[in-house]
Amino acid sequence: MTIEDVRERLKAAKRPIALTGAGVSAESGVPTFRGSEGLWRNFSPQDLATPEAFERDPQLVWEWYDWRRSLIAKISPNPAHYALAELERRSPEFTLITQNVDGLHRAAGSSRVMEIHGSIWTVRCTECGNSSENRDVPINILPRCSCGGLLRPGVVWFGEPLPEEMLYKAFEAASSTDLMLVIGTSGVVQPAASLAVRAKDGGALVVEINPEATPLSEVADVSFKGKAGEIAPLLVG
Ligand code: BJW
Ligand code: ZN
Repeated sequence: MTIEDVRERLKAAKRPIALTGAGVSAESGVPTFRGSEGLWRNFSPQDLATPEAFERDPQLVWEWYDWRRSLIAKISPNPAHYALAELERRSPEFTLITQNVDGLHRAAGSSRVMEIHGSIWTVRCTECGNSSENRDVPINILPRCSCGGLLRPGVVWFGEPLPEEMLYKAFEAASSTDLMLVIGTSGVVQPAASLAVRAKDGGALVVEINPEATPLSEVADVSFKGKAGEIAPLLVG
């Protein structure tokens, strides 16, 4: 199946959806999680994105998030983000499910975005549970809630449940889609990766964009081995 074939299928699709991961923001300059550029001061994200790491050393975890927030605040969406925003304008039923916490899809103009792993621009109180937006760069390390409780990043760490209702809606969208784009994800983190399997099981055409093969390449009907910023605009254009 060629790029032109998929472009035509996408035009005809009734309920297209996309699942994106860190690779969609790579060309904007956001480091991905897996692979050598995922390292920060010799810590791998797998060691820092856990509730245990935060309990052990909240200062270290907040320093990592502060570093990432500073980096993301300076950069802009790339042509892949803009192509997906264009797809939303064109297809009223389009749903964008992202594992990314960077906010770049919204910055590109997408409004129907399910951020299933949360947002790096929100904080949540570890005592009272209150969530709020916080765009301070830099952020005061060890920020406090008005109740006095320690604030944590408003993201989903390993071993934590995803927002229940959003996840339900994401699986519903995956069950009823006729075409799913899977862009820039290693496909190893659950339950996000299962969304592609659900779409495939429901009869959708599954189209992957990734320079590398992933476990989801086996699930996809076609894998375009290239960069999101180069391929996505060709599919939407
Ligand atoms: C390009 C590119 C370019 C490069 N263009 N592409 C079933 C089986 C096994 C394990 C589990 C399971 N179910 C649950 C688990 C455990 C765990 C899990 O999945 N572990 C696996 C790693 C083994 N899952 C969880 O713990 C989840 N919680 C859960 O299931 O809870 C259940 C529960 C229920 C009730 C009560 C309690 C619990 C939570 C997962 C949370 C993941 N969190 C993180 C951090 C978010 C916050 C933050 O950003 O700091 O989310 S981890 C990290 O991985 C982040 C990402 O969203 C996520 C996925 O990574 P992604 O996006 O795929 O990035 P990479 O780096 O892996 O890949 C980038 C890709 O881009 C590569 O393929 C490149 O080739 C490609 N690329 N340049 C296109 N230019
Ligand atoms: Zn509080």
